[in-house]
Amino acid sequence: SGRVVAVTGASKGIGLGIVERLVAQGASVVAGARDVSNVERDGAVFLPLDVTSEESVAEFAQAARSAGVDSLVNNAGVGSFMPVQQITIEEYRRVMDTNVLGTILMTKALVPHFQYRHAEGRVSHLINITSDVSTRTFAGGALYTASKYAQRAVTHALAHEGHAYGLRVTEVRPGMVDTYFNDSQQGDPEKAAWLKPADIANAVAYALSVPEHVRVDEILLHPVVQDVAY
Ligand code: NJP
Repeated sequence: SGRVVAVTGASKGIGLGIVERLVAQGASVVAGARDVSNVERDGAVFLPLDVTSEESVAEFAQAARSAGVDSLVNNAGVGSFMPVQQITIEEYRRVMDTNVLGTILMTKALVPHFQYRHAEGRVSHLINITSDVSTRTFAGGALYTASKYAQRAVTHALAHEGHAYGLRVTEVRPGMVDTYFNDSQQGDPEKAAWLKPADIANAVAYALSVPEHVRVDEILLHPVVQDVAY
């Protein structure tokens, strides 16, 4: 495809899986993470990006615009699990700044470009990787799920705002995925039956692939071994 997609949090885990899937189908990818020193893929350019910094976001967005970006995948995110009495202000800020403010800053930086594209008769796409816990919580999940409920709210507000300029907005909600999430190791035998980054990448590729008059609002996916019901 001739698509040009910007992906945040793209150096490993789900983000890198999305990059690999998109370049395999012929897209160009502008990929960002704080540390991109050890990652390279044909069809993708990896650039330093800290989604919590407006300055860093502005530089990344400029590169994405120059490449002719038509879609943004807000994937950068961090996990953090503890009972409420252990939440520090520093940890609150780290999680909320990355997962919520990061989504807002990155989107904000590309909305004028998406509006311009609409005026030119072209469709743009926003995909936010939230979580299966963007609508449910559990003991130890206050901070992380607060950030994901909030990121979902931002996603829904953007679906309304984007209506004026034809923006297609999709929330992709993974359950347990085998990545480096929350300081874990990808490939850990305990996570053998969990979702793989490629499974989430398939969902993203699907949302991007539908005909222009279709909007995929939400994709929720779990590994069979995860015991949840909605
Ligand atoms: O995590 P991981 P996942 N600015 O740790 C980058 C959600 N999710 O792939 O910046 C820019 O393997 C980081 O690179 P670096 C989750 O909430 C996951 O699992 O160099 N980038 C790396 O590339 C998140 O939204 C599970 O540290 C930043 C990437 O983000 C998304 O999936 C379940 C950054 C993280 O890779 C991807 O997480 C679920 C910043 N400030 C939702 N901070 C799951 N894994 O089970 C970090 O429900 N990154």
